[in-house]
Order: sequence, then C-alpha cells, then structure tokens
Amino acid sequence: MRNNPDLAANEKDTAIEITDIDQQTVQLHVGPNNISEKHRNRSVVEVDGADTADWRIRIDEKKLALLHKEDHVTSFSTPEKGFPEWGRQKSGPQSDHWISMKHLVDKDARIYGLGEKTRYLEKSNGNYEMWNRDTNGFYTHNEDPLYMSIPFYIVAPPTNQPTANNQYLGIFVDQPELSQFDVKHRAGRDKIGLAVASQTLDLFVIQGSGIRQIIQRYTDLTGKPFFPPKWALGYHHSKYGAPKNQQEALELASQFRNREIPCDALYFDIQHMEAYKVFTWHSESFSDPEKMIQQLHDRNFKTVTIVDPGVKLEPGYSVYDSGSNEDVYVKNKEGDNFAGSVWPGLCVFPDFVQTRVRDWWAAQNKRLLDIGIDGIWNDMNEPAIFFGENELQQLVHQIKTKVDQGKPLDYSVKRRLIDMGAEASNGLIHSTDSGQKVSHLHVHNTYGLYEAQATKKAFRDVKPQERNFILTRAGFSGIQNYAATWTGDNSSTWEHLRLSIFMTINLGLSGIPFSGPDVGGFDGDVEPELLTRWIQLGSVLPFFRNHSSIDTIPQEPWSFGEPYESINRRFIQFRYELLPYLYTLFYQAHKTGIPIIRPLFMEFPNDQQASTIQTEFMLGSSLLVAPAVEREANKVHLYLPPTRTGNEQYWQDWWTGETLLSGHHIVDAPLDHLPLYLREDHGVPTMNTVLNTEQTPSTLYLRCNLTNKVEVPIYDDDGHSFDYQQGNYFKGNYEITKTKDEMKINLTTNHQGFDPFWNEVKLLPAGYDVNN
Ligand code: MIG
Repeated sequence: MRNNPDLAANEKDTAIEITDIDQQTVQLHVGPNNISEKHRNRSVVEVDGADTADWRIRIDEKKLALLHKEDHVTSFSTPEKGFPEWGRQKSGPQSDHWISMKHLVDKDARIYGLGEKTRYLEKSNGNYEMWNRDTNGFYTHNEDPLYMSIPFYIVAPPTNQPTANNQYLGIFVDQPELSQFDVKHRAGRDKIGLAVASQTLDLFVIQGSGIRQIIQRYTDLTGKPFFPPKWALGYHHSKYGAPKNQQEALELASQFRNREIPCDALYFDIQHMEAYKVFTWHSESFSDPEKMIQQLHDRNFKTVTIVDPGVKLEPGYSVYDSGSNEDVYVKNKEGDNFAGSVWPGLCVFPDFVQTRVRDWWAAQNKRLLDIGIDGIWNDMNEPAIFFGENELQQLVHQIKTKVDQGKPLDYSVKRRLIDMGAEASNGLIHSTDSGQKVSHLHVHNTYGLYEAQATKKAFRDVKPQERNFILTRAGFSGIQNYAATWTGDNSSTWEHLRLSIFMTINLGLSGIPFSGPDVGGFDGDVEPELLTRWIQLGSVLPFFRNHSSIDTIPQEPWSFGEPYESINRRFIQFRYELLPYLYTLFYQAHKTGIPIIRPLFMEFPNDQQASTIQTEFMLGSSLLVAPAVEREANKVHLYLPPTRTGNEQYWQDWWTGETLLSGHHIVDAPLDHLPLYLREDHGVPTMNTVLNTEQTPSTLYLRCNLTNKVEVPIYDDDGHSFDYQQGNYFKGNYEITKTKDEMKINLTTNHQGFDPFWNEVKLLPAGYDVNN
C-alpha cells in the first residue's frame, strides 16, 4: 500500500511517500510530484506492498522520522536538491540532477556492506562512490570507486552501549545511477550522507535484530545467491597471457596432476582469441579448442573463458555482422552505433538493457558452450573503454596541429587519453524494451548485471539441466543471483592480502557470498612467502582462484620450489577436505543469503572485542580463521570470543586438538601453518582430499569440539544439476553427544531424496590427518 501522507512536502514540489512492504521492511520514495515514471533498475525481484498501514513517516522541522507501529525506527534529514556540500565526485559524468538526504545514526554505530569497497572492514569515516569503474590494472588500498556498485549498507548498533536497543538496520538505495555514500565523515560523525544523480531517491529500510535478518531480507528483495556446481568450489588456476596455446594448457593440466596438486578449473584469458575478437579462438595457438576441452575434461578439468562485452567493429566478422543486422549496439548522441576502443581496437557494445539484445548475446555465447566450455568469465563490463572514437579523432587533430606548429607534446596528451577512457561511456544512449531512450547514467552500474542475465540465459538454453558458473567483474545489487565475483586487479602485496579479507567479508555482508581475490595478487611479482600465505587464506575463502597479470613472474603453486610447493599443496588439499562443510554453507547461502565467511561480530554480536577484530573471521559458524597477514609473521595475535552469552568457552586448535580458553593469545604461525580453531560444541564435516571434485571418497568425517552436544548440518546432491530443485538432495543433521564413557552419533534426516557421497561416517579425532 502506498501511503501518501499529509506531511509530504518540505519543498513544495517534492513528494515523499512510503510503501509498506512488511513488518521488517518499508520503501521510501522521494522525488518531484510530477515524476510518475522513471527507468528503474530491475534488481528488486519482489516488492509486494502489504495492505497494512504499520509504517508511518513524521516530518518535523528538517527531520523525517520513520515509525513502525508508533515505534521510532530511524530518521533522515529531509531531502535536498543539488550536489550536497559533503559530496566528493570522483568519477562518472556530470549530472544536472542530484537529490540527497542524510541518514541520522548513532555516532558509535558501525557501518558495513557497500559491496566491493577498499579501506577497512568497518566503513566509517569514508566517502564511497557508486560508479562501476575499471582501475586500469591495479588499485590502491583506499581507491574508490571500483568495478562493482552495491548501494546497500548495514548499521550495527554500538557495542559500547549494551543496554541500547539491539536494532540493526539495512539501507538499500534502489537507484542504479551514480551515487555517493558519505559514511560518518564529511556529513558528520552521526550521519551517513546519501546522494543520487537522479531526480528521485528510492530506498528500502530494513530493520532487524541481527545481521542475518537484515541480509536475508535484502536478498529477498534483490535475489538469492545462485547455487554453483561443486567444481566451482575447487581450486581454480588462471593467468593473463597463459596458457598461450593448447599445448601449454594440456601441460599445465599435467603439472597439476603429476604434482598431485588438486585443481578443478583452468581459465583462458584474452590471449585465446583471434585479435581479441570475442567468441573466436586464435587460429594457430588454439586451432582445435573443442579437442583441447575434451582432453581437459578427460582429466577432470573444467574450462572457463573470458568474454569481454566489446565487439570488434569489423565488417565480415560474423559476431559484428550479426549484431549489426539485428541492431543491438549502444548508440551515441547522434543515434549512430557508439564506437570505442578496447583490446581489439574499435568496438561496439551490446545494449544489454533490451531483452532481445540479451537473447542475441546468449546466442553468441553458445559458440563457447557448444564446444564444451564450462564457465564464462565476464570482464571489462563496467563497461571499461579505453577511449571513444570521436574524442580520439579530436585529440589526434590537436596533436597534429601542435606538431605542425612545432609545439612540444607534453604529459597533458597522455593525461587526456586516460581521462577520455573514463569519459567514453558518458554520452551513450540505451533503449528499453518499449523503445524508450535512456541515458547511460541510468544504466552504467547495471550494465554488467544485464550482461550476466544474458549469459545465464545462454547456459539455460544450451544446458538446461546443468547449474552454471559465471564470474563477473562488474555488477549491481542482484548480481548474486547470477554470478560470482572477484575483486579485480589487486596487487601482490601484504597490504592487498589483508584488504582481500575485508573486501570478501563486506561483499558477503552485501548479499554476495561467492567472491574472493586474485590469490597471489594480480599486479606485480609475488614473493614466495606471500603466495603461500595467500593460498592458505584462499583455501578458506568462498572463491579460490590464483590469477596474475601478464608479464609477472609465474605464481603456480610449484613456482618457488620447496618448501613452498609442499605447503601450497597441503592447503589446496585442505580446501578439498573441507568440501562437505563448504558445500553445505553454499547451499545455506543460496537459500538464505547468509554469507559463507563472516566477521566475528556476526557470530558473536554482543562481544565488544569481537567487533574490533579485522583480520580474523569465521568460516560458517564453526571455524575461526586467524590468518598470518604479515611478512615473516611466525606468530599471530589471536582473539577467541566467549560464548554468545558472554561465558568462557573452549576453542580447539584444528590441527593439534589443543584447547584454548576464550580470550587473547599469541600463537605460533610458522609458514606451514594456518591458525584455525573449532568453536566449542560445534563441528565440521570433512572428507579425504581428492584431486578434483569429480572424485568422491566414501567416508564422511565429523570433526567436533564436543563438551555437551554438537550438531553438524549437512547437505549433498549430485553437485552439478538442477535436480535438487525436484527434491533430489540429502539434508540431515548429525547430533553428537557424550555420556560418561561413550560418544553417540545420531542422524536426523530432514530430506532423503539423494544418496549422499559417503557410505560411512566417522568421528575425526583432533590431530588426525585424514590423508595418512
Ligand atoms: O585490461 O583480460 O581484471 O583479470 O586478466 C585488462 C586481461 C583486462 C582485466 C581483468 C584481469 C584480466 C585482464 N583484464
């Protein structure tokens, strides 16, 4: 129900309305009275206004208070037009319209989410912009914006006021346009400035008693995370520029198998194409890709190819011709196909906003899927454009004039070229399905999301029974329903190893559980020690892919010899031992949106110290990870939280079984060690390691830290098809209890529609190495 209150306007032409969604959720609309329609992002999948009138707004002076059943929930300052005084535009086009509000929060509130953002785990004291942006090969630890825009944040109550009401809030600014989030910074310590380059500001306010509830509701609105096939949870290997040809791909595969380092997928970066023409293969280096893929499949390797959105402008190139005939490309102001330069030279860009264009793109993707490609990696879909054709011609003209006049060429020419790249997409024009023209400003941040929709359709068309794997760089709220993401072009530095923890955690808190960094770092040469530490960390992150830039030294798990190779192998094996646990967590994430890795304060919300810990995290609710994040760190500081109710508890060292009491510790972390602790009365299902997810052991191990009772939930299915949606899955709960001198395992089966991989279950004693 839409509730258009008397208190509507503080400026005569501005209307404020609310739509009751449910107890937890209300939608707020701010905008000029006369705007009835706008181009909305389509990320919201479910907005049924309920027919209740529980939510109200009250406006007094310059404050807009939201009430639920007379209880005050949160307040905003009344909306203002124009670019806000606290704003700081870093990228994106100039806009004639801005609308802003300030969200009033406790000065000690903690702010999380905002998707793929740098800096620290907690987001206060920063200004964040939403404008999908390629950073040209690397980014710094405080760079902003990056590739993906998730205009959603969580307000967690201050932990220093245990008596304060334990209210959590989620704010989703449902606008795809360029926007700004000033978190307790220039807008004031007790405010979050929200500004959108738009005439309207639509947002959802979600209230809840914990982070879980907030994320569940946010992912009800924007879509639940897709459920990947099992192989996507394995170790993946990638490098820009390698393998250079079919032969090298097969050799790489042999290396993994001969060295007994588990691996599930190999990636083919842009070198696989002919002149970077999307959906082609290099005629000499990859002359028979279908055969190569078959040979890799025979050895249980899955294959993933990169797909860039730019289509080389080259009459005679079938993809280009087909798109021209069907008129699928984005237009410039003059109404012609926009041409901008990327890897192949001048390119045109599909207008993914239109359904018929997405269908066309899906049909193009079939060229890869038909020959057996298993996963699609969407890069450069911000979209990243090096420069536009018209601007380049102007620049060339300027340069020529300077040269003719005998004037020197200086740095400004180079600078101009870089700026041109950022500006290239600004004037583009898209069309909607109904033929309405829309400026790129409204589409930019959703371009990658629309592309992912098209790619998903390709999979559905070619392999309707099979689950799929799409990896995307750019995205917007809702992307979790289609694709996994990686954090782009990071660097091979310790700082970026730490950053990768914060970024992956915050992506999870932003509804995107399936993400991870380029393990080992993309830009720059990795040090052997850093690679090993990153592999240890990666083994417990949701997406585990080693990737690096062209011309950097090789960072294969064996590149630095011993002792590194053995340690790297051990942790990649460990990843596979954890699969039963990870798979169950992925299933839960798919059903609920709950992240796979979690900040400590999510599991221990009332513990003030937990809220200050940055580099430790929980994998699921049972395992605490305290990775070494510094060079030559032979020890790490470890904080083990007390129980949820604040009582002491015993944690168990995963590797030795030694028990440690909650509190602060300094523990050993030599290079071959990842500090890992099992929570009291919690357990983790594991299995023997395998070389890839096609292999299945027959024993399920339950590793428990048992005092009174442990419950280990477990899920399994065929690992690759959609049959689970027809009930072909197994879901159960192992309950382990201890009496005086015996342990009892009891299985409660919640759903028995599939024979799970194991035919025996064993308790795994601490310190027992399942591989020996
Ligand atoms: O302009 O395809 O982030 O992962 O290796 C660089 C080459 C294009 C950027 C991606 C990176 C990928 C690289 N790409």
